Amino acid sequence: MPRRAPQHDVSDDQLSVTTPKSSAAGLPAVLSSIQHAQQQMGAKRTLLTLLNVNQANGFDCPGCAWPEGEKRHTAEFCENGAKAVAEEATLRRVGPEFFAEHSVHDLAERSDYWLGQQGRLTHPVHKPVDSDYYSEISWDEAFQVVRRELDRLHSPDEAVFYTSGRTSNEAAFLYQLFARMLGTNNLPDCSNMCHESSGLALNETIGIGKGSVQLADLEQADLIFVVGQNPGTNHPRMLGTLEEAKRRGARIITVNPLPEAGMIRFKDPKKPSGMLGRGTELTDLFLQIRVNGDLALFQALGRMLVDAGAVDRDFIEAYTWDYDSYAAHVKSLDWGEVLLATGLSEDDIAAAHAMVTSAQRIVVCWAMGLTQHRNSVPTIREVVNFLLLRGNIGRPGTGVCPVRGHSNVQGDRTMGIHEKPKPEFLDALAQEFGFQPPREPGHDVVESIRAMRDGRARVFMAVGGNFVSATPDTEVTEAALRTCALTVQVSTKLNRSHAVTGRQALILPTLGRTEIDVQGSGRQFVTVEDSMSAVHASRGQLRPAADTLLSEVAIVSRLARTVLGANSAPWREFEEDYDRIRDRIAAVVPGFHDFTSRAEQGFVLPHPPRDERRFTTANGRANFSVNELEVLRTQAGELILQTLRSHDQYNTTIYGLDDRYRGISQGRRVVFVHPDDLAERGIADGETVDLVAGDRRAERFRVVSYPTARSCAAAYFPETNVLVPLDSTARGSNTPTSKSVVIRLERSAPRPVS
Ligand SMILES: Nc1nc2c(c(=O)[nH]1)N[C@H]1C(S)=C(S)[C@@H](COP(=O)(O)OP(=O)(O)OC[C@H]3O[C@@H](n4cnc5c(=O)[nH]c(N)nc54)[C@H](O)[C@@H]3O)O[C@H]1N2
Ligand SMILES: Nc1nc2c(c(=O)[nH]1)N[C@H]1C(S)=C(S)[C@@H](COP(=O)(O)OP(=O)(O)OC[C@H]3O[C@@H](n4cnc5c(=O)[nH]c(N)nc54)[C@H](O)[C@@H]3O)O[C@H]1N2
Ligand SMILES: [Mo]
Repeated sequence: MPRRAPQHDVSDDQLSVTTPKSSAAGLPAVLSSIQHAQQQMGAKRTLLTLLNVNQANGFDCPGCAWPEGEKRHTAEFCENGAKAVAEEATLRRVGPEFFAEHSVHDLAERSDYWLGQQGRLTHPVHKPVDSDYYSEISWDEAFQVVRRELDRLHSPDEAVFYTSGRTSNEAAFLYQLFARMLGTNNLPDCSNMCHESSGLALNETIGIGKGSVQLADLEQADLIFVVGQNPGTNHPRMLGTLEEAKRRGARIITVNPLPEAGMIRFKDPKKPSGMLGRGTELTDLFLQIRVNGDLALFQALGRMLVDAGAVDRDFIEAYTWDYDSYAAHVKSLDWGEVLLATGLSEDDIAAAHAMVTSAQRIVVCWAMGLTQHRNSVPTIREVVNFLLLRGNIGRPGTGVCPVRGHSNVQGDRTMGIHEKPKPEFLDALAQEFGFQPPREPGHDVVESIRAMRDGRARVFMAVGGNFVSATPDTEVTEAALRTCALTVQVSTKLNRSHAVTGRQALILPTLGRTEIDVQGSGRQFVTVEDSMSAVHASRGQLRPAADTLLSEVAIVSRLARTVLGANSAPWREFEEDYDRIRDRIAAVVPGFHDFTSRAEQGFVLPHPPRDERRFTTANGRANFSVNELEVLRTQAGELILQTLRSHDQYNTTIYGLDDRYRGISQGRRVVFVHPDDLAERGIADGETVDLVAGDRRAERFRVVSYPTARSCAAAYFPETNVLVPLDSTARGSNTPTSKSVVIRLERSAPRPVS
């Protein structure tokens, strides 16, 4: 097997670079989405499909977890939502003939882009031990393969059950039930690489791992921080919310090493003025922070509030704990270290402080720029400290707003997809289903890879996602999966995880969210939970990609029946009528009473700090915390690399090869570096370099001179995952440190002449 795919199907020969854009969306966004959709599914289907995204009777957009709001526009759609839909609604198909033609070895040499472009998977296929090819298998036989391999394990803890955040609440609930009835808590999910640090820090400080902000709060806030997030690409509908906030007079502080186009100016494609006019300027103050400087920034802002006496004494007295330790700690803050860590000037920080003291209601939004560092948990705790100081939590127009990624990643957690479930959840499950769930914590993503690597896990199953490409340390992860006896992927589209397999492998093709789902009792719907804890129904509208597909619910139910026996739970009823699953969810998970009838309208789950300023921590108070400021220092020549998304990708699904807002077209192997950092190294824009981290190397990136913060660099994932060691994770949350990789640039060796 090749160590890393040469990926000969994508060449960077056409790569071109122009100046970055200073506004997002507008007409180019609409044109780009329609063009992409038509390529995948033709004109008629494009219209039918895009009209149904996020409508009351339509399906939930599989793009991101930003809430829909009450005013659903006919075109409640955004460029990247449209692309996410088109990827699923494509007319291209991958059937048994495709697998007869392409060996697993062949697939392993293709890029994620090529694999994704082949179309929707249509038939269950199996790769036997002694073959390099997948071939068709019946559904029943496929489930028997899984049963046999699970039966061979010494313990259920030798199996790992991964989930990616598109899985519906109903499928997720059954999947965790199946794993726990089998006897394991090995339920890693994409959250482990995503907002795990947020969940942990929020649980410790306010007692619940979810955001406290509703759309209405953003409408009332007078100061909004957008930290470590690129909504123009990853949550485009959020820009509409921010634009509204601006119209009403709110101010926005953007904290980012990169000047992201969407946060500079937004042209709303839903409005004529947005299509043709200049759009709305969003950011009032841009703090171009050095990568990983956020803890220092929020601690400095906290210190200034303490010094100025600009804190809410009554709130602190009544609701919080340990303010004195916090205040004593920030008094010893070293300003030199703050300036070094943040790369900001004293004037920048003073300007932010002035905006903070004149604001009555503050919201802080954040995403991956805060969660994927070694000190992410303390950094997010520091954001909470900052908000607590002036009572900016549990009051209209205020709060914490971690912006989730996958459209149902938050719901999957609510349904019990978690390797460290709360005891109350397990108690409720035990009570409802009459079995003893395992109590030992299971493996998260990084632990799962270690377990496979060390032979402690031998069966790997994934409902959705692309484990191989999403995880760090590509070589180690690939080798780990190859040691498995069996790997099983429940997927809509082909990806690299189908090409890096255990000795046996199965691909189980499934319905997507856009598709009509008919079971024994008739047409079904599923539910999802957005980033603001709102749960609502999602109904597929399109004819399924093939008659041979099963829904995720059906796959999990049939697998469970095969493996655990029909009496373990009413799996057949669950499959026939998803209302029966919702009845059980209602009995197990707080906040879901009358689930099915309320799903139609949608409802918001309880959140004690938001709803009643009640903090469900061990001491019943919101906890201040003391967080040490450590500066991520670099030696001469080194840069801190953050690995991020281009505009044309959905995590590991590559829609196209452009990153329009950053001025990149027809290529992905680029590294963005500040012109002065290039000059210091004697490297010119346009040169080809290797990114070198210790003994790790990602080869041949075109240097792009770019206005990022000094001593920082940026490049796309998954190409750069080879640079992140498995053991380099955030303290506490174990999230890979994908946003702080210390690298050097080395000129690439000339390409060998062939
Ligand atoms: N179209 C599209 N939509 C998506 C996705 C997608 O891939 N494509 N992915 C989905 C998923 S799963 C997720 S989690 C979200 C991800 O949404 P984002 O978090 O917006 O995604 P990233 O591209 O990782 O961008 C991280 C941002 O943080 C900044 N940043 C990096 N390091 C730091 C730092 O140390 N401090 C600060 N302040 N900023 C920093 C980067 O410059 C960048 O603007 O989007 C979701 N939506
Ligand atoms: N270096 C670096 N690495 C990162 C990140 C980073 O910023 N930098 N970000 C991390 C983050 S935030 C995340 S969330 C992870 C993402 O990790 P994953 O969630 O594992 O990856 P995705 O690329 O979102 O998964 C895409 C695949 O999901 C399948 N799929 C799509 N829709 C459905 C569906 O409806 N049902 C089923 N069963 N399958 C479906 C398709 O086969 C598709 O190929 O990556 C992480 N990895
Ligand atoms: Mo994510």
